[in-house]
Amino acid sequence: MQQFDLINSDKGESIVLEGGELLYWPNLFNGKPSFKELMDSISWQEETLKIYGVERVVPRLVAWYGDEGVHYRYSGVDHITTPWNQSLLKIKTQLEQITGEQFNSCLCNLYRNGQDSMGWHSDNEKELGVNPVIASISYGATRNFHLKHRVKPKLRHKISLTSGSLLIMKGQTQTHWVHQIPKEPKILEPRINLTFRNIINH
Ligand SMILES: O=C(O)CCC(=O)C(=O)O
Repeated sequence: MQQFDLINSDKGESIVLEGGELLYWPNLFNGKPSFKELMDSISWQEETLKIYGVERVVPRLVAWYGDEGVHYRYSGVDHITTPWNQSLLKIKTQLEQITGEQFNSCLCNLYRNGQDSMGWHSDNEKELGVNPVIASISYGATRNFHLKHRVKPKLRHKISLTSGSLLIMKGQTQTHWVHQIPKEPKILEPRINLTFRNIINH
């Protein structure tokens, strides 16, 4: 299959940002696997990070899966991957067929409700290489995904990430844009996000 071919055939949308590029399919991974299967098969952890010298509990649960030996350092912490489980491996295989890209790790995020969040950041660690392709799949509650240009903060974009959706960030998106999942206190249901990456130099 041609790279990103489904963009034409399955209600995919290409979003061109100034110095960035997104692809979005609202319901590509619906029902397979179920939310419960993912919830039960992922080994969720509470994480503590030191931010400006202060220890803080991360406002979501996380897990890292990937190929043997892959590790990823961010916010001063070395994250060692757990070997792929069957559910994640199936998703990874499907994702690689759709995108024509290879991924060797996945950050899993569990937002237990709308009080959980992820602050502004970009996935620009050197281990991801230049212009990384980041593939993000969502299950469960719909949450807003905000993007903001680094030097022109009035340039913003918002996507409602629905259950079963696939968002791909590519090109120079991580160089010029930051993104976040803001708190939405009215949301009571959980959401799982799987962010597939290819880590080099491991
Ligand atoms: O939960 C999401 O959709 C965002 C995840 C994210 O930004 C990340 O893993 O870097």
